[in-house]
Amino acid sequence: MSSVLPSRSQTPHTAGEYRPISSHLAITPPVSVVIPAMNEAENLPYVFKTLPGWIHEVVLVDGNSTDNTVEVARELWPGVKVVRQQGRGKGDALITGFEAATGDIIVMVDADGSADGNEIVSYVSALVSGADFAKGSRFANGGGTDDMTFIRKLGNWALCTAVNRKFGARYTDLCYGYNAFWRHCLDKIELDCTGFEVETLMNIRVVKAGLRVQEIPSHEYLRIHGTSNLRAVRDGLRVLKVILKERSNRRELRRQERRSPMLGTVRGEVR
Ligand SMILES: Nc1nc2c(ncn2[C@@H]2O[C@H](COP(=O)(O)OP(=O)(O)OP(=O)(O)O)[C@@H](O)[C@H]2O)c(=O)[nH]1
Ligand SMILES: [Mg+2]
Repeated sequence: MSSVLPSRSQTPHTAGEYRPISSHLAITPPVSVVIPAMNEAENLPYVFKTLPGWIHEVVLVDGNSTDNTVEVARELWPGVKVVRQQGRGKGDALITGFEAATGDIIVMVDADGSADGNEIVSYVSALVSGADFAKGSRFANGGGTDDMTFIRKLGNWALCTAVNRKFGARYTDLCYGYNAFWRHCLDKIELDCTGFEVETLMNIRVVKAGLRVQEIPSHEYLRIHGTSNLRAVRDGLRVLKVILKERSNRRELRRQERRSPMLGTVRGEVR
């Protein structure tokens, strides 16, 4: 396990300094990678191995793991910032990690080995080219998944279609954990959920806030070790609940705007 070490320097970068992230692009904003992890010690070597050397920091949010997730993370990435979550669930973990992250750009990466860190460059390129939110998609041209069953694909498609219809989005994927965004987005989406519905909530709120979203084709690999924490029916229902709640909030806002037209101007981002 400990033999798989990251192949780059992990030296801190000075703010404002241009750093090459590919053969044709250099950037200045610091990039934080936030990794929610619950009993992922066996998978972490594969995750850390693919993270690029130019990232500013890795924030690992430990979900009270009973294996040696934290020790393995510290061994693989000596500067890793480990945060222990107080609550439960992936949403709670991500919110905790976003608060701890100091970069201008935040990238969300799962710890089960399903995400390839080499794709981070595509997300960051989209953000520095003008997007506010770079949203991974397994179903955009060039993306893929080795991990989803037919039933999960169907559920994801149905929920994604509902979000597109109800919120005027044009997403090809909905419940996917590989995304990146500028820190300022957090002020506009004010996350308040605990579970796997967090990605859906983010995807809906960025559209409601009028932020510029760009989909990034992404390939989801099979979880390498261990079993999924997701339960398709329970978590699918939580996602549906979020969609319905966000929809009724939007109606309420529109009603308020009609009653008090100035509200729409002040809250310019509400569509
Ligand atoms: N800190 C923390 N991490 C969590 C929690 N639940 C899930 N995670 C992490 O979130 C990531 C995604 O969880 P998975 O169980 O792989 O779920 P999934 O990727 O949606 O589902 P699969 O496609 O079946 O793998 C993994 O890195 C988990 O370790 C939690 O309660 N706390
Ligand atoms: Mg997974």
